[in-house]
Amino acid sequence: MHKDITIIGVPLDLGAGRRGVDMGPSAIRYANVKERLENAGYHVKDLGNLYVPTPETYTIENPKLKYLKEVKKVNEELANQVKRIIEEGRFPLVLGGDHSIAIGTIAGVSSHYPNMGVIWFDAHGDINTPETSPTGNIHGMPLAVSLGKGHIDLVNILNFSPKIKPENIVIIGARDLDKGEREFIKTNGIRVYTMHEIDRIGMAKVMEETIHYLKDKTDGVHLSFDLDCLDPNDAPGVGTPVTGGVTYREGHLAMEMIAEANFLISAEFVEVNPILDVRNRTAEIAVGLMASAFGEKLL
Ligand code: 5AB
Ligand code: MN
Ligand code: MN
Ligand code: MN
Repeated sequence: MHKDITIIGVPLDLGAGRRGVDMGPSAIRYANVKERLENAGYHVKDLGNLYVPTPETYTIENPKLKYLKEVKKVNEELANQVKRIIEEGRFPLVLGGDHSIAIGTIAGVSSHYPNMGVIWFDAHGDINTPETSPTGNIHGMPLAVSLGKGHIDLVNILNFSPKIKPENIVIIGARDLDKGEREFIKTNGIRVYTMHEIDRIGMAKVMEETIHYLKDKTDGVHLSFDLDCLDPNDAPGVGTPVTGGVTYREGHLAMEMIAEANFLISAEFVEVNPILDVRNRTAEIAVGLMASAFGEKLL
């Protein structure tokens, strides 16, 4: 793994249905992300936040693709920044913000790693198109967009598409999939470990299989971690809480196994919502998970 990490915050909540995840980057910094990663042996540079417009100053033009123009603009900027960070030989660590920012992160990473893999920890599939989305919120669409399905303005960021291949994706922790998402997943043969598989075979086996599935066929793996994959009892401060999730310990085990696999090329931690949190617990958990994913050891 790279020893030089560049942090970039994206205080975006225009892709989500409710306010609050725009404060995620601040909460994660307040939980000492930089110090924690430095203690794990990394050189860390924090670029600060991208400029993001405030929802109250904009109106929704298209209810099927809310704040499309603004979300596109932020993701274009993010894609260019991520691209540049990788060009500098550094590891991009993106702090969200709502999960629509994965559109930009993945675009930037894919411009260097056309055969990239993605591990997507999430209660949701985030694989809606404007046609299947029940909400019009773009944070429910980033995987579909990265696969080349969705509005042209999002799909064509950095002027190429698709960014990822369906067989290079693993979704872990899903328990709230829309009808259109289930069909998309089946039609495209995307590997999903729902909570059922996690209960049944355990997180260790899920991660062993995931690593085995991605390791040799990809040229590196992007970790996209939506904090709502965790159980709301452990991580209450998320944009879209769903009962019955991954436990704190299972989350850590998954990150530790990812560190051992030594194949990460980029990462993002998204959907921390301080408004719904209890004394910054969810941001602190996010930082602990990052440290584990970067190889922090208990002993
Ligand atoms: B998140 C829902 N499927 O499309 C939709 O938090 C929820 O990034 C999406 O995973 C949740 O609006 C998006 C109902
Ligand atoms: Mn998500
Ligand atoms: Mn989610
Ligand atoms: Mn959410």
